Amino acid sequence: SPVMRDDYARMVEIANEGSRELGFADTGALWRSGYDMPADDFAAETDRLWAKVKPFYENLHCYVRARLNAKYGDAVQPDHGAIRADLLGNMWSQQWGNIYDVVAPPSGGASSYDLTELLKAADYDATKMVKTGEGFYVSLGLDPLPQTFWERSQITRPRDREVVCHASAWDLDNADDIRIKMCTNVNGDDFYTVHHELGHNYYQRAYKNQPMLFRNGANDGFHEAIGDFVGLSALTPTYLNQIGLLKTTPGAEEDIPFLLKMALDKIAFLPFGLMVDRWRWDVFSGETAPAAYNTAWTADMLQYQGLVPPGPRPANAFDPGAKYHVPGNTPYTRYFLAAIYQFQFQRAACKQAGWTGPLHRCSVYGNNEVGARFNAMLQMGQSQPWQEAMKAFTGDGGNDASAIADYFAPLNDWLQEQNRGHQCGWSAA
Ligand code: X8Z
Ligand code: ZN
Repeated sequence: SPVMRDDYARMVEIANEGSRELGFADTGALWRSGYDMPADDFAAETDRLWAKVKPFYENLHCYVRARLNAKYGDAVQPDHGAIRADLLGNMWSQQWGNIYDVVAPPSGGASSYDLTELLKAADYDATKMVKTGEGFYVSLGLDPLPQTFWERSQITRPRDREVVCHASAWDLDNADDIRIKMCTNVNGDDFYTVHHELGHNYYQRAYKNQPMLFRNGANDGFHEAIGDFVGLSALTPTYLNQIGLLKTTPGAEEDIPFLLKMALDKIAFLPFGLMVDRWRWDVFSGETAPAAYNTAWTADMLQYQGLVPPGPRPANAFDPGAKYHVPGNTPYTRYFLAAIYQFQFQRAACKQAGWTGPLHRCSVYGNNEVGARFNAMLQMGQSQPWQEAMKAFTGDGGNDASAIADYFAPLNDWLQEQNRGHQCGWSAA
């Protein structure tokens, strides 16, 4: 989106002016200030978390690269160095689940089901997807959505006008007028996104009785993690079987295919979730000038994700402009945090439910005790430092990357096995 660059540079100036009037060095400093800790500590905290999960990402990167090399050959994708960003099945290379079929375990054991196909076979439409999402929250003991939600939400793409289709959730009156705005398609990705968006709405409604200033998420990562946590249960084969979508209950042979599919979305996302704001922090601070916007973006992609564009970028390229949150000026580190938090929530919830099996097979569907404790955290809103909200539901004192590590542990072992004899990693130079 080359035409956007100068407008974006101007927006950065205006946003910085406002941030300075509020006493911050720049907009990046303002954004880093929302975490109940000194802003410098927050940047270091995200570094610390990234260092913990980076070995997992490198193992996934290494495995996917080898499979892409096997499929496309050395001329397209070498078996060393960075991965070509256009081979990963997503316009921003932020989640790679769409190439599951390309990288599925080589020795048989391919996943026995595809959620998109199950939804289509069961004749789901957009409304049924949202009803199903609501059903999960209701199963936890939370109230059904109000009638106005169904009357006023945009659930499908209108046929008579252009709209922004990027999914969002809204709270119109700080009370009960909650809505989503999506162009829902019947596929596995949107099935998940429905649960994500409803998480925002359920959070909003739960904290509506707080004083005005506290009607918000404990931090913005919490807001993003609520629905993702619910989605972790809603994607399990056990749950899909309970609601009649999946006719079989897969056994242990399904663990690696399932975890690989999840990792292509959740683990692959981690460096992307970090790099968007690493790029913007430098833009807002002036470290990256407008003329260097695109080269800095490409350099951050290489450093954090180990990805390269398929060829040289044109001199006037402005690739970050294609990511909704960049022109929209929505902070992005929230999604990195949510990718960590949702597994902390899941580990705690499954423990509350008395689950002793592998974490990735756990579903808390229908568990009222978990629902009550979950809702208690939601109702706190922003009335306490986020660390207190975290403690209330999970007992954890802060950000803890060990939960995502627990969830993916069997896959990480498997990836290391697959990668044996390969030189993993890439050079960011
Ligand atoms: O923007 C979103 C949500 C709306 S809050 C659909 N997400 C990020 C993205 O699409 O880039 C969810 C995952 C990350
Ligand atoms: Zn969201």
